Amino acid sequence: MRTQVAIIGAGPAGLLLGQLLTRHGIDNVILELRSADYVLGRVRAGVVEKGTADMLDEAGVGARMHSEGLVHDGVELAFGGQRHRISFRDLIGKAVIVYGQTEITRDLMEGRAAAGATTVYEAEDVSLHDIESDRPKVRYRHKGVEQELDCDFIAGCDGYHGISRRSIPDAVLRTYERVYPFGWLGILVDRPPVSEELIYANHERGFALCSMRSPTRSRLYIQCSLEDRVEDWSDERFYEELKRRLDDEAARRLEPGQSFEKSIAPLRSFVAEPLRHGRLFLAGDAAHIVPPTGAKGLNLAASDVFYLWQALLDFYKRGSSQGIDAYSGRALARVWKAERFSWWMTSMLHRFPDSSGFDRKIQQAELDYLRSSQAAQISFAENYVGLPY
Ligand code: FAS
Ligand code: PHB
Repeated sequence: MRTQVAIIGAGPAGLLLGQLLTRHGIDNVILELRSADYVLGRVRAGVVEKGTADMLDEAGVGARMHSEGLVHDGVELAFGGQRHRISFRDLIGKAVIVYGQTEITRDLMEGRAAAGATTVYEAEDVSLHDIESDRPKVRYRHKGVEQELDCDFIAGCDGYHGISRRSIPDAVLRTYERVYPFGWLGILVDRPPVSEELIYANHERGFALCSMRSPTRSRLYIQCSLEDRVEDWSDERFYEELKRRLDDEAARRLEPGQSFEKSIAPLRSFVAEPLRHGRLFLAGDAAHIVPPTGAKGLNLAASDVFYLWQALLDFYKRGSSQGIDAYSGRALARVWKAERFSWWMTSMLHRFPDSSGFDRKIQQAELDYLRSSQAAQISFAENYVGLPY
């Protein structure tokens, strides 16, 4: 089989890139390790930056996001028993959309099926070959049959555990990492959100986040130990702990329910450089990971895809290699700013087990400065809604 761009991974990055390329007449095939149902079964992000929303519109799959997504003009920070709202709309005239990554993935899958583009699900043992030549190829096994896909370029959109980043020689690849000494225990529950907007809470017992998927479905998180297991946390224990970390009003409004999804996610900051080696490009979680505190993971995948889509358009439509040569530097410039913001929010809002008295005083000063300074709030707002591409 032959195509122009082989895309590894049918998560948001791979599906969004595939949709944009297809709409601009650039042939592409997606190879995905799992089944479509498995991909849809993963519960992940919830906040969509304006840039990501624009990309989904450009891909022709933004209609349901606009009709079902919730436009949020701000967020609330809870600390010291009080809640403090930061209004993106008042400060910088922008907003975000709350719309689950699962729904984005579903919209992208449906868009791809409607466009008649090829996705090979349950593609096993994917391996990349001749990526330093101008005729790279991808080998994989599907339904027990060995297959080979010739292409011009390979987009590695296969997430943190994928094969693409590992296909870049060790002598070329540089990685940067910070692992956090705690995780997030999250539940999905069909109960109304405690507040109209997200609440990020800093508490001496640990971080908490009250998010949502709709006016009737809440997405709730508490910081937990890396030794914790999901089975250690009954719904009752979860709600009891969450209430202790919220301000009184939010705790009163919290309506316990029976969770239908419960998981623990570890937190890390990670970046691989460069994002291009020969004819292989990395995009999304294959290239970088952020702690979910800043709601940047999904949105960084979208900005990587924007730069890569533009680069491939340059190559195929205008015969220029300028875009593909600049891709890694352009994408990394935005990635590192989002890494900084995600690290900063995580450092400000979580309880670090080994923190000293001085560390805790600095954290309180950070929160107090954000509460009292419009300049600090403008900086928070422009990073949270998404820096320009
Ligand atoms: P993905 O990991 O989504 O997709 C990669 C795809 O490649 C997967 O479908 C995988 O099956 C496939 N794949 C892997 N190896 C392969 C191989 N060898 N061959 C073929 N296919 C292969 N972000 C937020 O903004 N907010 C959050 O709250 C949030 N919560 C998260 C919770 C968890 C547990 C995780 C893991 C991530 C979370 N994220 C969150 C980040 C997440 O949303 C990612 O940023 C987003 O999924 C990135 O999309 P992709 O880059 O497409 O990677
Ligand atoms: C979510 O709704 O899952 C969510 C929202 C904001 C975050 C992280 C997760 O920072």
